[in-house]
Amino acid sequence: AGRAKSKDMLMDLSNAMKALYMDEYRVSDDVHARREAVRSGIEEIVTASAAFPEGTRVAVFGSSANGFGSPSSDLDLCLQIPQSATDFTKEHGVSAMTQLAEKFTEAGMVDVDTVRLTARIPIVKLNFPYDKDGKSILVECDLSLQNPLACLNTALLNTYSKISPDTCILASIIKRWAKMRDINNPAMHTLSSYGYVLMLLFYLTSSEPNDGFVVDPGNVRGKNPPLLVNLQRVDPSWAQNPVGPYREILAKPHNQYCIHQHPTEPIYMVNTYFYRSGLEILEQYHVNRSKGGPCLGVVLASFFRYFAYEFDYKKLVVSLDTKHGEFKEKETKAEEDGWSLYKPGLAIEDPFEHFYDVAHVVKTSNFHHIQQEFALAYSKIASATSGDRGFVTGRDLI
Ligand code: 3AT
Ligand code: MG
Repeated sequence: AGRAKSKDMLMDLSNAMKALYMDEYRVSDDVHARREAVRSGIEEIVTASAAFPEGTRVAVFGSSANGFGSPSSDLDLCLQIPQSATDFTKEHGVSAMTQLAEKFTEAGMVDVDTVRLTARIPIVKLNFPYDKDGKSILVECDLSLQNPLACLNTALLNTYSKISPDTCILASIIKRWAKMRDINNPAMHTLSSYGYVLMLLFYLTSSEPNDGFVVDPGNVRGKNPPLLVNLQRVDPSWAQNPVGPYREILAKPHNQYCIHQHPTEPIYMVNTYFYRSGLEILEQYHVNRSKGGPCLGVVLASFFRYFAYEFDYKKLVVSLDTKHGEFKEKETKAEEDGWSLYKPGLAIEDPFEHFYDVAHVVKTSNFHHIQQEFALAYSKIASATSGDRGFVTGRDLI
């Protein structure tokens, strides 16, 4: 009887998660239109300024475009300098952005901030006053210089969000939880939203939780098809055989992308392959997988439990660059990347820039704290579903 009750509670939790998502995370057409108006308003000011090469565009990336945002997400924008402007260096970019900041202030933008112009990727922050029904709403924007990989990883995340509504719900709840628990602030040496989303994608593409929240090692790694397909591992010919079982490739097709942030910086190559055609087949796969699989509440609880107690942080890297059922070890990775040392704590490999640790900003003491927060979140769900208190809402988690 206890087990049946706990199952009911987990279904309640799943429903509460869906309701919270529908209430707070669905982005309306109005908000989309507002964001587009802000983007083009900023692009107009950029185009009017003679400081940038002709053809410079402003593109949206991050949670406003990756499908894991909410109506209140900030607007991450980047200046795309045309490839042909080979003599436009990073120094030119910074000086052009300094002039641009003045233009922004003249045009009525609020709190234009140039403090982060000295960062690896120079950024100007501003609030754009958007007029809605006679009232001015301030839209918070980060405008960065030339950020091609961010646009690519946004496209990758956006494809995940399109093929799997469950992933959107889980990511929104986890991001909300991390913000409320104050462990989502890279400036304070905790983990970025991007980092939490990558942990979730890693978990969903490699694990199979069961009803008891336990990730059963005998039954899991590689035996059952993943809850979420790894888009960088889907066999490109799968779309031609939609009824067949999920097919994973052994080696990624080479789709090399040459990156240089600025002509004066070294050029490097990354493989940007991911499966992006035949998305209907992937959607169908996830509808079926979700019907036959564990409910959302179980997946959320298992996710927390996994990163509280089961993941071997000392030995392993959170990496999407593995076959289903396999892991990447820090030692092997260090050899591949030419990195000599990995921190003992959390390491997250960027899906494209394999040599880049998305968690590098996280201090060791904060890592321990984050791990405790995973454990606390898990124990809240576990005790609510086994005790007398019963009903858990998405809000109770935090
Ligand atoms: P919020 O909803 O704003 O909290 P977000 O999805 O906008 O979440 P971030 O603010 O963490 O996420 O980052 C914005 C985008 O910048 C997401 C990703 O495309 C890029 N990005 C962030 N951190 C990194 C990183 N360490 N390496 C590469 N790209 C990154
Ligand atoms: Mg953002």
